[in-house]
Amino acid sequence: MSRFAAVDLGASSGRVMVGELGDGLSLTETHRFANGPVRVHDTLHWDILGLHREILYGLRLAGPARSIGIDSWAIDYGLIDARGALIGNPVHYRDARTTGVRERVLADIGSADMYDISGLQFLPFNTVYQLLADQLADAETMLLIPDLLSYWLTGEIGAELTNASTTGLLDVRTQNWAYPLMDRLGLPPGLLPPLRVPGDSERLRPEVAEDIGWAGTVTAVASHDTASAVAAVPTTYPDFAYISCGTWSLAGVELRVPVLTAESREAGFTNEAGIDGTVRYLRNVMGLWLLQESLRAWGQPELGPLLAAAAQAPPFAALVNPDTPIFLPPGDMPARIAAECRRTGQEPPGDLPGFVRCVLESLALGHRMAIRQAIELSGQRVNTIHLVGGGSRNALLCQLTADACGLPVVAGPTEATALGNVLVQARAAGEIGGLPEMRALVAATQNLTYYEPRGEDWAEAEARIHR
Ligand code: ADP
Ligand code: LRH
Repeated sequence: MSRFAAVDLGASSGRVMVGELGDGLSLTETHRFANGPVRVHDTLHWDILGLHREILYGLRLAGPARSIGIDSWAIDYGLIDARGALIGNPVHYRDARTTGVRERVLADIGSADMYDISGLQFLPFNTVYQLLADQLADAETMLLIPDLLSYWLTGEIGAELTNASTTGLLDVRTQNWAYPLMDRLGLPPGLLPPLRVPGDSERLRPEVAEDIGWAGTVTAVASHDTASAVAAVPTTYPDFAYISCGTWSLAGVELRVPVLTAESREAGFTNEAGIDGTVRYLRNVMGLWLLQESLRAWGQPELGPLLAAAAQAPPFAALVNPDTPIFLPPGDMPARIAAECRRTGQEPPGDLPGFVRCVLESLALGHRMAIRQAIELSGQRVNTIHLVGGGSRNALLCQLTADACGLPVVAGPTEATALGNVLVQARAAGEIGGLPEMRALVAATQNLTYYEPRGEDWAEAEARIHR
């Protein structure tokens, strides 16, 4: 039996898990901790030192493992100076400092050129726009969040490839840093550390080993959480789409070659790097952030009863486009949903279950639009949607997604990201073969729930939000 420790940091919670591979594959949570934006004056930060402390605590609880893998949300970074010290506190991607930067860059470089270089969707907070809004004077190196945290554990710097592909600064064709683009943008090319690929490993620093009570190594995994989640999709067939559903819903298909057409660019699709040269062709849908922020505004009522009441609430009473930019920052989400309903000539929901129903139907519509467009733009055949992540525990959302997309949904595993993290480590240790074998093991060992579409026609619902 081999044990691997997975550190998985989502935007709403972080966890340290232990995966054990032997006859099967099991996953145990050793430590879970809250995560989220911390506002200081006008800036939204991550509590990066708090996360580091929780990781150390979780690794101590986990006990000795063959190696440690770290993944987190993408795009955000810390800057370190010439002495290796962190400059400032990493800023949250929902912060407003990038307002207008994307538009300026796209006007200067041209959106066709930008897309042709990186293949990345133009999210307003892509690393490239954040760097242009940042103070870089004393910065020697930019480290993406999992790379920063593993630097603190090992003392080694690098940029893991799957996460580097979310910066807007990686050449989608060569999978190397796009230095000419850095140059055109006036960004110092030396900021970008050497790339590393899943499987590379480094030893823990002695004082870290002392802190956690055991010595070991950190193995680079698919450090973008979505890449780890997609690696653990429990499929034994190639004709699938996926929705990695947590704070965000990342909805799309897996390809061998990127799609870089004007249609794809205009539809907001991204070509992020998966493991083994795969392309994660997907679109960001606003995700359960809409629900998380609503619950926060309501003082965190219990979710179970609310979902049960939402299941009984009248269908299609109010629908919003979940990707409306006003929903991106933190704040009073129900008020924004109500305002968006009014703006689009609809009566806002009258009670909490009505709001939850509106959020989940709107999100299912977001899933429908992204999956249908991914299929159309890529030509990929799809007969099943795998919905993984925390959202797979939401039966109403899974059923609505099956109905909206007109495809069966296989829900689970909830902790696909941590499983992908463990499996990439296990592969590096020679304990398992390639992607198909990893996925087959997840399919054979994890709890999955099946939802069949109930034959409803969601075309009218979609037309409503386009109007
Ligand atoms: P992230 O990795 O982005 O932090 P997760 O994959 O952990 O997100 O998913 C978190 C979301 O999962 C929560 O916002 C919540 O909506 C959903 N979720 C978690 N547990 C449950 C549950 N028991 N029932 C329904 N939904 C749940
Ligand atoms: C999901 C995720 C997503 C990114 C977003 C910033 O956690 O990594 O893939 O677009 O966070």
